[in-house]
Amino acid sequence: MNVTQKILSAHLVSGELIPGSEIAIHIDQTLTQDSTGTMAYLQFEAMGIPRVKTEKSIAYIDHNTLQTGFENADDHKYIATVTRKHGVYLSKPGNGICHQVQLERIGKPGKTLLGSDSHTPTGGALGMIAIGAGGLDVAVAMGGGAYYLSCPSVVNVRLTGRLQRGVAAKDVILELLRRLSVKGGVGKVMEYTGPGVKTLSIPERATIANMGAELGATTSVFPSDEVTEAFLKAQGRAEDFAPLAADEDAAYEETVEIDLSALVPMVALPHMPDNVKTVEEAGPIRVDQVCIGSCTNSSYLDMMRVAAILRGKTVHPDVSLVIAPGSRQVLSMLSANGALHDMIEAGARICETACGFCIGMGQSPCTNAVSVRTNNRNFFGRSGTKSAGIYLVSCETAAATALAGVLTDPRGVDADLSVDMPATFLYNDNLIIPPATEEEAPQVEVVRGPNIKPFPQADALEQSLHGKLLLKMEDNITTDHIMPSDSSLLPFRSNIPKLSEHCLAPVDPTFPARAKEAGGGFLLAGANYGQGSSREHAALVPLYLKIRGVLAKSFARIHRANLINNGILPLEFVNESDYDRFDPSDEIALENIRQLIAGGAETIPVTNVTKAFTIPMTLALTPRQRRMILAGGLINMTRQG
Ligand code: MIC
Ligand code: SF4
Repeated sequence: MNVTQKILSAHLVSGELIPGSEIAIHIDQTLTQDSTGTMAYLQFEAMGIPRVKTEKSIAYIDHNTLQTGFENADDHKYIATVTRKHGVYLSKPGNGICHQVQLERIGKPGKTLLGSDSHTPTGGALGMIAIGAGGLDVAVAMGGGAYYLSCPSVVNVRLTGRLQRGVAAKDVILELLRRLSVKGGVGKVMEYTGPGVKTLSIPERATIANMGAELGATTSVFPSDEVTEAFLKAQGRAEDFAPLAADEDAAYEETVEIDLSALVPMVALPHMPDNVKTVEEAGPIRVDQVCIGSCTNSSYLDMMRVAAILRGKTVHPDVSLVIAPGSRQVLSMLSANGALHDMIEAGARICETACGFCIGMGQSPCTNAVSVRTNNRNFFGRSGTKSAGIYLVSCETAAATALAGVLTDPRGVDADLSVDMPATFLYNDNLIIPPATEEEAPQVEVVRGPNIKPFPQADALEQSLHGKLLLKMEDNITTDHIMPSDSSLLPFRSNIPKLSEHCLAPVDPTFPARAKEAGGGFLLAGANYGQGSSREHAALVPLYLKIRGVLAKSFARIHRANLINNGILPLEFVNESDYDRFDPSDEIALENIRQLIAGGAETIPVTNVTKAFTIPMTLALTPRQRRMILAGGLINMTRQG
């Protein structure tokens, strides 16, 4: 067996490990963060389960930390009290970005982790099966329910050689994105093997596993070896280590070979993470801003290399350099060893250990800016400045660029880039608050501020569905298009009516008003619809706007599951060319849809009433998903028992 099969089979609750078939797995650990967590805990409360049943569940506060009004703080208070009551640990704001802290303090080889954040696969660096999902799926897992997914096929990413000086783990995953695209990993686990694995530290493996999300992969996983053991020991967690490797004769559905020695610094150009070139090919583009941090690149190792490049130098006069270390542990170590001093003296603006710029919570660049960043997504508008272009690079490239003022290949920098992994990290868990005991829990009062509004719930599916096609969209529409998130909108993650005013506005600002006026309808999209974030809001808000179904060439994994969980139909074209036969405002009819789904039909006739034709569309639902759609979503189905 390969590592993926070993972990999945040890957690299998139902189904067989046949790629494409539905399996259910037991979940050992869960994580939430604050921008998806409020909704996940409201849903957990709606399920009426008094205490979580996982080995460890933890709630992080790391996304909405600007607190420009009472809204974020209200959400924090709610999360702090609801978690205390129901048996969930709380990582306070300031403790760091969920994936970085999970890696340092919580993750364990061989375990399963489900997180309400698409970059949960970062945990794959420790040899876990760590999967991102919608908040509702995470709420179910907290309650002890299994997690249902389509059994992935496993890709063997065989690494040989060793990274050259100035070439980073980020360049490995950018190279994979260049080769495979943002759709290349859909339905797959990227499993890393080969002699090159041992040359990569845990933070480097984490960078690669983290950005496997941009391939659309279900998750990414590394073996658990002596490097894993040394890392856990240095975190004071030697007892959490368990070795895990693929069998000699393990089989894989596909193999991709990467020679680490042959890689060079890479950059993803605006506005897609797979729009990759070498830094040399991209050329010396003039830069306005450089941002270093995020769950992809904010480890101790990353930050020490940045400090080494900046030491004794000054940031270019036309560049604003922002650095956000990924966790309190990292920041604390940088401050203790003087590296923080080097950054500050070079002119860096040090930000809180949080998601910050990565999700547009501050640091929006100027009009038409070129912003070079170390995070994982450069989707249109995500920085908060629509006219800006975001370029994704490694920490080394970012630091070299900040000094030069133009995009710069870091292999030429005059600095010692060799960083030893510490024998002991400065760990301290005093910002991780344990929940109340079972005896104390009934006395804990859950505090709900005025920003916390009830979430919408679907009705049981009607006999037939009719409505207008409200919007026609291209390929690769992201969740940042469907439900944008920046500093003005993130405070409203627990306020669906307010968010609905901005749904799909980056595609068409008139959409929310038109959807309301029409009393709902349908959406039309190209391939890979809903890629990106796990935010359930990208389904809850369309549900609130009475969207009945999405007609698309294909869907991204998490978003498709979120639509079904909320009773919205994900329909796929049998013949992709049929997409061209639909225009905005066409009347759509799905006659006898309830009966068809109940009867197990996988092909649904979809009628374009305006143009008077009917085409077949695929509705590939498992029996469980069919029940869910008929009931009007997962919560209704759970209530029906
Ligand atoms: C993101 O990187 O897009 C986010 C913000 O972390 C999201 C979660 C969210 O939308 O709250 C994700 O990746 O799932
Ligand atoms: Fe936070 Fe950005 Fe990572 Fe999402 S991708 S968890 S916003 S740092």
